[in-house]
Amino acid sequence: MLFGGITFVANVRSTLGGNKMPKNMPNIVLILTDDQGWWDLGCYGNPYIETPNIDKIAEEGVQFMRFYATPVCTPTRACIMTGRHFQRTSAIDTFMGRDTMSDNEITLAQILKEYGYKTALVGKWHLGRYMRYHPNNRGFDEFFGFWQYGFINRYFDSDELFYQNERVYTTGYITDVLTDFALDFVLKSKDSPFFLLLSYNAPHSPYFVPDKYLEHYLRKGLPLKEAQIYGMITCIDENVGRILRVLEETKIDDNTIVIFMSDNGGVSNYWKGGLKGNKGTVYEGGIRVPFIVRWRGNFPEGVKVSAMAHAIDILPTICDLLGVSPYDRRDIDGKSILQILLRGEGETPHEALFFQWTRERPHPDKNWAVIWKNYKLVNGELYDLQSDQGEKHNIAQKNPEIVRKLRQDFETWFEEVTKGQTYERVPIEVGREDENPVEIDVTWGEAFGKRIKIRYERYIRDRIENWGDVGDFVRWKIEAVKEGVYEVMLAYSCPPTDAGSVFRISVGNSHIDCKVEPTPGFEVFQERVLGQLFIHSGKNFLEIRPISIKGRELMRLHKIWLKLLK
Ligand SMILES: [Ca+2]
Repeated sequence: MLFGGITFVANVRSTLGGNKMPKNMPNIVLILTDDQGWWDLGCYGNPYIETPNIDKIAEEGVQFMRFYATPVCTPTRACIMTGRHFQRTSAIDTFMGRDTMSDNEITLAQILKEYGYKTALVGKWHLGRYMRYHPNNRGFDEFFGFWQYGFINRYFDSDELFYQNERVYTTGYITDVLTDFALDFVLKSKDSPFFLLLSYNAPHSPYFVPDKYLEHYLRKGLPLKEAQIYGMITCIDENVGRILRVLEETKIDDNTIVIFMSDNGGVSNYWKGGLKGNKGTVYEGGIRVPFIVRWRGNFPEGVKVSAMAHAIDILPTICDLLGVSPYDRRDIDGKSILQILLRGEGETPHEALFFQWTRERPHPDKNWAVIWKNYKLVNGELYDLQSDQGEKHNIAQKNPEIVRKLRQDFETWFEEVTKGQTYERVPIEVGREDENPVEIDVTWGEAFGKRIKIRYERYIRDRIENWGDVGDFVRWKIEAVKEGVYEVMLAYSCPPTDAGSVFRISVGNSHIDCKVEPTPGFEVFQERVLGQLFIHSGKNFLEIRPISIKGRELMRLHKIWLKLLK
């Protein structure tokens, strides 16, 4: 086992062999925001937003003007964590189980922990909702935030946050709460190298923001949505200021690399710096993100860099800085940009950069782009980014040779990064001691039938509906880590007019037949223990099939829990 919880630097040498002791071990604070556009910062030219603290990081550091990510949350986070194109990592979409990063991946946190760093993730994870993929099992000593889903619904006085695997109840606004924890971690870790990934969920929707920030921007005449988003970002900025002050007061700011970035393109539209497109697209507005790095005394100050770089470059750059190589264990797609950081200038290390993202699975003909030299081929349109970064003047017709070459390069790349990938969901582990009972996420199911539909609806109203045909069934892939008797509980709804149907829930040969009891209506989910199933260890299917349907629908199924009985 390469990652057997090695915490002493002295052990690293023998594990990794040779002269691989880190040459530098600065602290790393990576501040990652959610859905903040390239244009949503003062230092990127926005004349309306107020972000003095983040602007100060740019004044004291290196600001990348052409830094790229993927169009959405999960894939970019996989790029940051692995240094690899997300298409290789299984983390291809943002929900319904496709936001699970393969546990074969070696994360940046694992690498840093291996070299003696204390590691913490504060805020959003979004790379796997089950314990096997919990941040604590992916290289982070400490975790405080939310990990089961891509976002939370309560930004004030939340009941949706966890410390490690324990739910906690917090008071106050989410951005302040996350910063409080991050500062505690910095203070207690300041004497050893630490890696803090502070992953704010703001300014992602829902756009909840304390009144004072909202009112400030409404008074300035901004439309409501932008006033909310800008308010959320100014709140982040004040919290970034708190972090910078603590680094200074504890006298570790010269030994701490501060990185500020966002995970994908923006959703605000009031001022876009001339870029086209938003989050979700592969136009510049969907993939270009702010990226600012400060390391006082080591990296130049107040420098703007035009060389293109990508989220996959973060891991190899940090490894380069430490003087360690990630390449002997993994194919890393990213390239080190350390020389650009040290000199404040230089050419991009990439021959070309490729982009593709679609819901459910990668698709070579949808939402794709390649950037090569000054050209960008995007969805078949060709632009000269040097003279036309707004992607306004399609020059594809005049340059058929370039179009052909770039499309061919893209196809070669796409084939390579998706090779051997089935993009099937992983089985849900049941019977784990640290996750018992386990919730079987209904959106991870496969539905078979004509009308039956699995609906993802912000987790709080997820359901399987239109279950009106007796031949329609649903199944989930599970893997029992322990053989035994499991108690089965459902959360479902069924109005009295539809009640009385019968269904069978089974795993292998073990089954329970149940009559659907009424709930007040389709809108109200109620929990009910169904009985017990014997589950053999190993992979299997949990399946629900109707036996008879009395009304319009069997039921609306919201959640299932399997609990191993001791
Ligand atoms: Ca995002």
